[in-house]
Amino acid sequence: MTSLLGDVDLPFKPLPPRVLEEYSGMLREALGFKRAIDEEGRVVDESLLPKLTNRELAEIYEYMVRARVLDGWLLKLQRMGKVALHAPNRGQEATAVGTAKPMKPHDWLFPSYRELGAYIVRGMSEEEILDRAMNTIDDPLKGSDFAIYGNRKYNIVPAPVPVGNQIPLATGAAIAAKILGHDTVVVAMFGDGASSRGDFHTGLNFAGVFKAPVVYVLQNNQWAISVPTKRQTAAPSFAVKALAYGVPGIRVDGNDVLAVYSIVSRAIERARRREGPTLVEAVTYRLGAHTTADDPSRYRREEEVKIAERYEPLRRYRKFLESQGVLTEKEALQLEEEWDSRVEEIVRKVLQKPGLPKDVFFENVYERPPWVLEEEKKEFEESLKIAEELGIELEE
Ligand SMILES: Cc1ncc(C[n+]2csc(CCOP(=O)(O)OP(=O)(O)O)c2C)c(N)n1
Ligand SMILES: [Mg+2]
Repeated sequence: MTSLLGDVDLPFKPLPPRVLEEYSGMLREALGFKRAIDEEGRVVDESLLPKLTNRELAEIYEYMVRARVLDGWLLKLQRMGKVALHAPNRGQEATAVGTAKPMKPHDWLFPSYRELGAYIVRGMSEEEILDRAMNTIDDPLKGSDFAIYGNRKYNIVPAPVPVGNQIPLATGAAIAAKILGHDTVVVAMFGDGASSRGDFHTGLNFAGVFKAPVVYVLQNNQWAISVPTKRQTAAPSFAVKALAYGVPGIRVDGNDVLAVYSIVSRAIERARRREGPTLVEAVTYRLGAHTTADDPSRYRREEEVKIAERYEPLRRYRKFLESQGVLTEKEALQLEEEWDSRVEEIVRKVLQKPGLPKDVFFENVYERPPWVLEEEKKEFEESLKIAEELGIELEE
C-alpha cells in the first residue's frame, strides 16, 4: 500500500503498458461469451467443463428440476389465492443452481427474488419455501412484508424488496469477513435493472478498493419489468461496468449451468484467496412474466419468447447428460414427474397449516417494543374485538 506520506510520484503521464495489457485482457472477458455447451447440449469449450462426477452432474439437473417444479406450484398457488405474489423463475434455473452449487455452507448468499434454485441448493426445502410464500405458522420470516425469501439456517439473507439494496450490504459483509479473518465468501445476486441503482456502483466501488471477498452475479434476463436492456444501459455489456471499479467482469451464458458453475467457482476461489471481487454477468432470459401482477404481452413480442425457449437451460443440459451417458432422456423426465408429485404432497401439507397469529407484525423487531408500538397493538386488538362483535371474519 502506498503511504500517504510516501514517495512523490505525480500522475501526469500515460499509464504503464502493463495496465493497458491487463485491461485489454479484462475487456475481452467482459465483452465475450463463455459457454461450455451450446443449445443442443454439445460441448463447445472443454476448459469450462467442471470436474464433477456423474452423480454430481445428475444432482445439478435434479436441483434445476426442483426449482422448475416449485416455480410451477407457486404460480398455481398464487392463482388459487394462497400466495400473494410470485416472481416466475422459468428459464433462469441454470444461473441460480450454477451459482449456489460451488458455494460452501458457511458462505453467505445475498439473493434477489428469482433464485429458487439457489435456495434449494443451499438446503432450503420446498416446505420451508412454501411456508414463507403462504405465511404459515412456520414462516421463517414471520410474515414480514419487506423481505422476500431468506433463511438464517442456510446463510441466506432475506431478499430486500427495494431492487439492488443487497449489493452494498453484501460488500460490507465481505469486508467484515475479511477484517475478522474468516475465510467466508459472499455471493450477491441481482438483475440487470439493479445495475442502474446507485447501490450497484457504491457496492462495486467499495469492493474494488477494499478487495472484498465477494462475487456478484448479475442475472441479465433481458428485462426489468417492461424496460429492455437497451434502455437500461448504453454499455455493450453489464460485465464491462465492473472494470471502472478495478473489478474483473465476465460475461457468461447464464443458461449453461456448467459454464455458470465453472466461472462462479473460479470467482469464489479467487475471493477465498483474498485476491478480490468479480462481477459475473449471466446472460439469460425471463421466460415468464415479471411477477404474477404483470402482463408481458403489453410490452414484448410472443415471438421473442418462442425464440428464447430454444435456449432454455433444462433441455440443453438434459441433452448433454444423455450424450455423456449420465442420464437418459426418459430417466430425466421421470425425475420431473417424481418431483411434481412429491411437491404436490408438500403443498397439501402446507395448505393444512395454521396461519401466523394476527398480531405477528408487532413481534420480531424490538426486544422491548417502544410505547408507540404498544399503543398501536392495543388499538389493533380493539378493532379485532369490534370486527368480531360485528361478525366480520378476518382471513388468517
Ligand atoms: C428501488 C426500487 N425501484 C423500483 C422497484 C420496482 N421494481 C421491482 S422489480 C423491478 C425490476 C428489476 O429488474 P431486474 O433488476 O432486471 O430484475 P428482474 O426482475 O428482471 O429479475 C422494479 C423496477 C423496486 N422494487 N425497488
Ligand atoms: Mg432483469
